[in-house]
Amino acid sequence: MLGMTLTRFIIEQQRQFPGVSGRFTSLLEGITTAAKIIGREVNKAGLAETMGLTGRINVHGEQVQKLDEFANTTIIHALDHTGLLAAMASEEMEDFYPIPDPHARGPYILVFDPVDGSSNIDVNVSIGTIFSIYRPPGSAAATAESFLRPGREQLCAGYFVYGSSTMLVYTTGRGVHGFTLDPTIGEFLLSHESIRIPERGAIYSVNEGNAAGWSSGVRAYVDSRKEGGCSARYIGSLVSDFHRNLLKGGVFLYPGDRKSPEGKLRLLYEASPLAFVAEQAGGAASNGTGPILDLAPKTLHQRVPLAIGSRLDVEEFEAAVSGEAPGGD
Ligand code: AHM
Ligand code: MG
Repeated sequence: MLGMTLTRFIIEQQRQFPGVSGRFTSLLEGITTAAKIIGREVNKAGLAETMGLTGRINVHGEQVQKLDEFANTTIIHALDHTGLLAAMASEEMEDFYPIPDPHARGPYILVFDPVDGSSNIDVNVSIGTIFSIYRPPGSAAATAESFLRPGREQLCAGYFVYGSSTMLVYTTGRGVHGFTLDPTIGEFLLSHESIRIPERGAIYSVNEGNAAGWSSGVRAYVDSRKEGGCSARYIGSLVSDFHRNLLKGGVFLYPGDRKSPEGKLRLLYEASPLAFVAEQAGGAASNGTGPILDLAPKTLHQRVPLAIGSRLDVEEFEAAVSGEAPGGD
């Protein structure tokens, strides 16, 4: 029923699928609260304090924006006391973060990209937050290995887009649902029930500035999009590009190139969560040779080439690059 609150939706899902743990509800609510706070800061980003650089360089060698740091801390504080998580890991932390108080620990782990599309913060372009929840096997305290699970083991994944409105899109493996924040009441309301991505899209999204370093397969595929009359759309915020293609149909690419054979995007907290959403909506996500969800990262911040979106588009991309080594001929 369109318009119902996120909380009611989750409760009704729990009733429908008795295996779904009520603890999930609290986790998702914690993440949602953090996203409302981040969204509020995003809306004020033009007003001094929240904009600009911290002066720190992160584990990827990138400049850390004030909002990256704020969002990272906000998510940790929203969830570190719930008794549900063993540990968290994010783009902004070199190592994983075990919940410090042993009495406040639980079985799940959370991975997230606090602000995806950070380079768009200062120019008032849509950005997002990506998250994913796992329950690693065993009951021992979390270790680095707890995070190195194949994407297929995700229990829940999704993202928030801070755009012309703030939206949450998520899946727990039973379809994909979208909620829009009604700022007048501070609640996420169901606005997009059971999202299905068109089998084939008429949009391709890729940073063509990298074309000189692409393999011949990637180049041939992008040429085929143009010859097929597709439109190019590239925001430069993965969440926003993915969200548009999810609703309209299309393919997003961040392939490897000569300089970066593994591309730019991170497997654990960027590619895998969106791959889970894509597959649940009837789409696909591939590293060029197979499904992203079959990959287990070897390190927390591992990068992966990514083609994600409409199923037939992703299959055609795989066919175009088949037999090539990642990153080139
Ligand atoms: P970020 O998580 O540090 O913001 O980096 C990831 C972003 C993605 O949102 C986006 O798809 C990509 O980087 C854009 O990269 P480029 O500027 O190379 O096109
Ligand atoms: Mg990111």
